[in-house]
Amino acid sequence: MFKWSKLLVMALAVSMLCVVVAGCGGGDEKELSVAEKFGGRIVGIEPGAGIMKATEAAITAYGLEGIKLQDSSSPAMVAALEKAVQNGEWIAVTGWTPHWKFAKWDLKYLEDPMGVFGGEEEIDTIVTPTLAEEAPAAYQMLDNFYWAPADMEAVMLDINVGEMSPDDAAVKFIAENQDLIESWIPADAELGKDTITLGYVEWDSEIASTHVVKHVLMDMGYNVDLKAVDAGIMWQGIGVGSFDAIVAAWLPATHGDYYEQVKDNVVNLGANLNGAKIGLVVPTYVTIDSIAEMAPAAE
Ligand code: PBE
Repeated sequence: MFKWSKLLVMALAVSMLCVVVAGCGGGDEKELSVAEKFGGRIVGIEPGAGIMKATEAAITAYGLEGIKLQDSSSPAMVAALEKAVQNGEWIAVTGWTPHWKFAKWDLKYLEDPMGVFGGEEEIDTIVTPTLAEEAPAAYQMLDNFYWAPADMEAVMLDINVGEMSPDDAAVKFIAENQDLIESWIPADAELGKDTITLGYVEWDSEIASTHVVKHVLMDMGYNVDLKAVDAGIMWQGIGVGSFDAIVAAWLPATHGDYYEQVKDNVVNLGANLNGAKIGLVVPTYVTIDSIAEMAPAAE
């Protein structure tokens, strides 16, 4: 009755499959290393970002053999994070605060015992030296511009989770925070020139801040020209006066090198936000807590 030969062929096929996937039975399966669990990569963002340089420094400092930093973009980094979380897979990304991703998914920073990513940062407003004379009201507004991480996050959430346009989200924020906005607008200063040019990089945090500032300046009576550029170009641009202002200077560490090159040619109006941070971010289900544990030496 039994077709023994067929059974034999099937048994053989199954055992061969086991060899191929190296998974069935046997006690000699190799456990994946931490680096392998992360797919041998840290998912990064645009090459010019300060966090990319800091991550390369971390790979060296912690001896993260078998891990490469992957260039990407802020939206592609978020897409990779979303996919990994949906599949319960390990992923490490270059992350920063303020950012809406912490509201959407359960994430944590990996500890950085060597302090490669620096400590708490501020985001500064930098203007070109002629702005105070050319557009006194804009200068004073930019000097007064200051908000909390929760404010920036609210705008980021409307854009990235609520799917509002950056302009609509900025207008909504202004409508809902009249007292705050009024505290930025000078009582009686000359507008001066018509158009204010703001340089920025399309990081989610800077899309939010720059659009809010754009709409406040527009409400004051200015035309506002936004220029989305790479980080290097943003810093070069403010250094040579191609932009009137940037509200995207992450200091002292993240943009420390860029700032060093232009600091004698610009005016730093100080923090527009305190409590910013950069680092490596993973889903909370990832069972390591520190960047040090990503190194083969730690296993
Ligand atoms: N970021 C967001 C930028 C600054 C703002 C952390 C991605 C950077 O790394 O340069």
